[in-house]
Amino acid sequence: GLKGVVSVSANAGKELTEGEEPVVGSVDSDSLNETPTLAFPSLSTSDFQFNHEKASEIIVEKVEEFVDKIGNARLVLVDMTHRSKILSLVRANASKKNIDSSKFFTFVGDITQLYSQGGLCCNVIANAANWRLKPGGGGVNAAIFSAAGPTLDAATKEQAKSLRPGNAVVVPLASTSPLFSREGVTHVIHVLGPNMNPQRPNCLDNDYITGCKILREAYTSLFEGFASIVK
Ligand code: AR6
Repeated sequence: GLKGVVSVSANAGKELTEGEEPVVGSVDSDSLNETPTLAFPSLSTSDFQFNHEKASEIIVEKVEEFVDKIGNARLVLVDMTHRSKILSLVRANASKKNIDSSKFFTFVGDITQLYSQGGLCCNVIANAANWRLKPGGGGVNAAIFSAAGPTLDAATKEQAKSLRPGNAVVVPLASTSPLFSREGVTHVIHVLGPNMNPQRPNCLDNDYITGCKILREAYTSLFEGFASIVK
């Protein structure tokens, strides 16, 4: 039996008792019909070293602007850990505004396992991409390309070869991708945020006038891309 066995992947960290089935497999049709939901990471705030306070204000400003334009659809800011500084800052800033908490909230989890690990069904996820739209590297980009499998790279190339900072590209996922079959994700939106890391291309050298403008454009492109799928 499964007694005493701590299983891997979809049940990581959860002990299964005898008779209990591991929670794996595909998303049922009921959950696929649920409220359209975009899960997105905080753009530029890790590898790209963008200031967290400034980024949190821009996230809340852009969410406030779009949340009423997308009908019943939801926006969910995701990060890996409960200690995430950007999640706390965004929650603090959002609480001062009149934002419907059922249409915008934060969520702790791996963006590639929101349904299987967290029970949160998101039909669209955003990626903090690089300008070449290349798989690998680090951060959320590497996680999404790896979880989606090779079909994401091919589908991405059909839509665009590169991205300019502030821009986004919507990529439909093949139904054979594990992100689709396991997590219920039908689209990935790649977004390129502003870069403040001197080790990465197009570094803005601490120019936060330009940086904030590009970060606003990036969230606008992302939310407009999501709105185009929802409609
Ligand atoms: N699930 C949810 N959130 C995540 C995950 C994950 N699996 N992984 C990271 N985050 P980053 P950037 C959060 O560095 O700053 C890449 O190498 C992370 O904690 O992924 O825009 C690209 O190729 C942070 O809050 O993106 C680019 O070259 C957020 O995702 C460059 O990094 C963004 O962190 C982009 O840098």
